Amino acid sequence: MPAHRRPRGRRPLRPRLPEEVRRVKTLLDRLAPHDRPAPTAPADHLTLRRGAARVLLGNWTGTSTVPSRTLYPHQWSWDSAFVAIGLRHLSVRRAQQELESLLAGQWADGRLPHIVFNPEVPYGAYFPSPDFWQSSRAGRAAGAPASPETSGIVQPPVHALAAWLVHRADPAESARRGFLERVLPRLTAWHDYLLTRRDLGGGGLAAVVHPWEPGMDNSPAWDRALARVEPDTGTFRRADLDHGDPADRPTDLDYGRYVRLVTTYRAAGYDDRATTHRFALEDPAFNALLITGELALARMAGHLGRDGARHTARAAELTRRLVDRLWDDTAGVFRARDLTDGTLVGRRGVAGLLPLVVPGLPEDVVHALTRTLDGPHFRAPGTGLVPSHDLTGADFDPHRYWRGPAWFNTAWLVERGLRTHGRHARARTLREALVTEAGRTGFAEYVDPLTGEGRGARQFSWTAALALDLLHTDEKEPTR
Ligand code: 2M8
Repeated sequence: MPAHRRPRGRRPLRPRLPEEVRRVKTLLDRLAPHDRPAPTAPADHLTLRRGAARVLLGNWTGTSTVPSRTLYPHQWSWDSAFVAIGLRHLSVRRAQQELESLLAGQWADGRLPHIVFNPEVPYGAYFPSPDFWQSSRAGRAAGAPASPETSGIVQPPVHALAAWLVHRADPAESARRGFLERVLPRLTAWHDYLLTRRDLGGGGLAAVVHPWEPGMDNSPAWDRALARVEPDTGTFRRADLDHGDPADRPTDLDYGRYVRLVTTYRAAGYDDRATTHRFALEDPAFNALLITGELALARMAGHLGRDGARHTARAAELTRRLVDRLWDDTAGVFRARDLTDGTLVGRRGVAGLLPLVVPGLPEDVVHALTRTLDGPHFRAPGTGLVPSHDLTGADFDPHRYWRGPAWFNTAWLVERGLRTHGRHARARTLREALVTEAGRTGFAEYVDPLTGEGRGARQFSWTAALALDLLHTDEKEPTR
């Protein structure tokens, strides 16, 4: 069937209800024994755990988890990694399946696409849909699979860390099912792609080529680079506005530019060597996550009795380059580097704090980052989470996507970073805020940092998954 034609006669997105209800009930029942709150845990933690579990079970499609039943009806790459981290507390098998169904969309050049499309979902439910990306046709030479249909761009590499945490949740089950043996080569190929084809600046860091790739879609950090892109006008219909408030979502002009970047990449067969990327930046969060991913690969290799030294060495080298190329000592924050003109982007965003997750960061850098976290740029009145953008910046917007709102995945990463560097008291306050605000907002997609109001989608998968993770894990658990 041609890729642009919608499959006919497919089942609707929601699984048949009685069967799903039965599965959810079984999983919730199974959750009960070891889900009993510790003697000192607040009573409402059990309610929170059950609420979070219900979100994850309700967003499960049978092979993976949608970020939101309404706004995002397919499988997203870094969402799935965060989801697996939470899902491991409900069902290790499901958590493995979550990651492996994403890996089924991997391309032969190693790239892990940012969306793996569910063929049962009508094209009109999300834009850009498979007929726009045309992966199996336009991406064939670059190694796109014949099926499933996917996008052609990527998202931050959280997957190796997720796979390692899923393994650790039940090493015996992982060994029985050969989980690490299967995922290690695929995750290695994924990182190899980023470190070769995507080293566009020649500085040893991976570059992103679309604002959707760092996952923080319309952060003000991209404005200057995006302004160079001629927008595509009028040839597409946005589906996000059917569900999201236009005041929260990116503008039509932004979308026109997002579309143009994809059509240019697609016309070059999604081949990084053949494309002249009009948008190419080294993002600190993306590269920091790659470092933690390399360290996870080293641990996986070690666990399988293989030599992980290559990954440990790569993590050390990447850490050195991250600091050399992206650290701004005066501002006390990491910045993105725009590869078109070689400049550092003059904006402070939460992406600049996320390198806290890197264990090998110099202590003076850690110290400066923790000061910035608690300084005027990121200490918000309405939330204990971390705003996505500088509160004092002229382009700060408390509602609009990634231009100010506080997100739960970035808070989870900052919490982990604080623990990594022994800042346990500060980590604890962030941990408590994450869990409380997730429950209070009905597992909202994000939070207004000035008022604390939940916004965006509700029953959002990574919010539930990461709250569940913090409710289940010991705050003293080592992160290394
Ligand atoms: C948002 O991004 C998608 C495009 O990938 C969108 O706005 O349509 C971002 O928040 C991204 O980080 C996230 O992975 C995705 C699904 O939750 O939604």
